[in-house]
Amino acid sequence: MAYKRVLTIQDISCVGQCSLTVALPILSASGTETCILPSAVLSNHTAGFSGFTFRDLSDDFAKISEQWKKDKITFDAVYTGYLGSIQQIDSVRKIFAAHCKGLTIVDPAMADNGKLYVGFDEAYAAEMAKLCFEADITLPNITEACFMTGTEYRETYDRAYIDDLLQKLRDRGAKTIILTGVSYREGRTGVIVDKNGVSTYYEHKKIAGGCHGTGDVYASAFTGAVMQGFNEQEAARIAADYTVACIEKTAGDAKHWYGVKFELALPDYIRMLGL
Ligand code: PXL
Repeated sequence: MAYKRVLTIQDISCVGQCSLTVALPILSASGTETCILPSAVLSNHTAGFSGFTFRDLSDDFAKISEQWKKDKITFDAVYTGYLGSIQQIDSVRKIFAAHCKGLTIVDPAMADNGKLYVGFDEAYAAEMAKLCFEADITLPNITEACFMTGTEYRETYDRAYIDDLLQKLRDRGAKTIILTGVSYREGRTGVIVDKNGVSTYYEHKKIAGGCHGTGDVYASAFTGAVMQGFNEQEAARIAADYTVACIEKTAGDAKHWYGVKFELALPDYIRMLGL
């Protein structure tokens, strides 16, 4: 079994089962040493609570990196999620250059259901898109892919629309693309893995009623599987099966609208990884 070291850069939402409170346990469960760089601290995530506090930690990035340089600290991979500001996107580039020996994995974590998250604007989306195009692997959902390519978002679409979206991502420089939430028929959804111009599609069941935080669960589980040596197609399938299991553990509990009970399915994830 591989023992790799990953750095994940995303916010701490103290309540809400997203970003670091999801990434750290899932990556640890994958048998990967997980280092963190918090991008911001929020009382809770920005989707659905009455408000939120927000402390931007951008100013700490350079100081932390300088200290790491003194100890020659490096990572086998750096995986980023929700970032606090445009300024941080450039700081992330510097962290990649100074501390990443291997893969860069960027989840744009900026939009869903046709809309940007509260607090983000088109300028942020454009800058985040550039970071995604520089990364080895990027994991947009369809909304994010639309923002990244200036494509009109559609609720209903066909294969030609998705093929066009993938081509636009490739034309802009995207390397490996993991496009999530691609649904061609009722009750089913799936993920496309596009690498070197070749696409594969893994379709799985779709559970009614969208859940917050599933993008973060998916990207974390995918990264953990890649760190364990699975290829992108295998990792995409494992992450999808685990995310479905998390949603199944949560479905039917209306009080748990803010996230998924991903902890309850961690044993399944560990089994899928063969650990
Ligand atoms: O799950 C993505 C996410 C992460 N972090 C914060 C968020 C969201 C989604 O809304 O608000 C702070």
